[in-house]
Amino acid sequence: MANTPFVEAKTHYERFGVNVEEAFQKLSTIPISVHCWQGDDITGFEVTKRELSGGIDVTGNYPGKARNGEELRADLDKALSLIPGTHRVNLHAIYAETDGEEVDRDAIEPKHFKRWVDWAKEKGIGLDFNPTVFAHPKAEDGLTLSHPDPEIRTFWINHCKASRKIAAYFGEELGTPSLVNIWVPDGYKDTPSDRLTPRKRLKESLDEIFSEEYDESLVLDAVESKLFGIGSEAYVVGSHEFYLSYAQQNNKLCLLDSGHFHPTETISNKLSSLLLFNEKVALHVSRPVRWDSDHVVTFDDELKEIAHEIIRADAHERVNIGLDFFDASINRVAAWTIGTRNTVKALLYALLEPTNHLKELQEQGNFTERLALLEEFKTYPFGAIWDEYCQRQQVPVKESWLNDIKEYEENIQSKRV
Ligand code: RNT
Ligand code: ZN
Repeated sequence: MANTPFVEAKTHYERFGVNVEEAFQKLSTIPISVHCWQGDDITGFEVTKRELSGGIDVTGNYPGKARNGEELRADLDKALSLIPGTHRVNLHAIYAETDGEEVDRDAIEPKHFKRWVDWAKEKGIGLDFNPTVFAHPKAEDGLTLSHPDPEIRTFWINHCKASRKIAAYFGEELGTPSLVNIWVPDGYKDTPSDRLTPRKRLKESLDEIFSEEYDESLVLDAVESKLFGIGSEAYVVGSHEFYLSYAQQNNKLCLLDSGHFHPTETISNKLSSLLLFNEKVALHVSRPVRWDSDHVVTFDDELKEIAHEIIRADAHERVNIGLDFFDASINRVAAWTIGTRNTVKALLYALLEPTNHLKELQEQGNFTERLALLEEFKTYPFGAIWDEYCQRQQVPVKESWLNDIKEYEENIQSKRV
């Protein structure tokens, strides 16, 4: 009997001592935190609908976006059923469900997320959280935690405190720590005359937010930096150096978003440094196209390099991998499926690298063979291994998941008018 493509492919990797079964096993334990906001273009469920702000933007008007918790959870269910492995879901504060009651951001409570928790319990998944410090009248001038007005600062401080409390509730109920990531848009369009004062205020606001201590079995705090946004081209208060230093000094997680650096600057190259000095690191895996455009993650060189760096450092338990993209020009459930499948795929790709062998070549100064092998491995029969993994995880193989999406769009999404 002829070998299956998988058995045949496996032999190529085994020649270099790669254990494919071990790779499968390890991969199945790595959760990706899937961001809920791809499902509705960061609209959320607040009673008063507000326009997106904070220098981020979603473009496209593909029909059928989720309009409430039931629809968003159904869409996530669909996407997760097409992605191999068990993952997590990442919420934003604007996804509170208040049954028509107007609840401002500083007053949100765990009870407003009970439906999410019930759903997550049923699925056996963890939840992560983000305060929503944008798309709100109190963020209109692009300043929040660093605002000169103490009342505005206090409002956002209270919102962040409320968010950590909700995360603690997630941690408690779901038995897995909830990552709370603080990102604020604060910055200036044009050249500042004082860079220090806003940063000083942001630091003080963060200190106040974190003054309440939570056990790390419940809450993990992260801070996300940025280089620039629309309307904050000249100066962002929470820059990389700011948060890197803050995280270091205060034992918080530094969150690297792949779209938040100079166009040729990569987060893959930063991971090994951060891992040397921090127990944990958090990621927003995204795809910047010429700017921080948050395109759907594709199986590109940087995604593979990020995965390589996590796996080479044996750090899959120390890196919280989250996604952050939003595309409203294609089917949103497909967007989740494509981006998340690619991230899992990249991790598998990295797990199939004969890392020790390549490390040895480098140590020996054998750069010829290092380059030769890195290039040859690119055309190894990876697809057959990926297909086998999908099959074993009981999710569609190759592009067959598109049929599920087409059916879902026809029966469910297209009826949302
Ligand atoms: C913005 C940050 C932030 C947001 C989400 C919606 O530049 O990347 O993470 O994308 O919180
Ligand atoms: Zn981000």
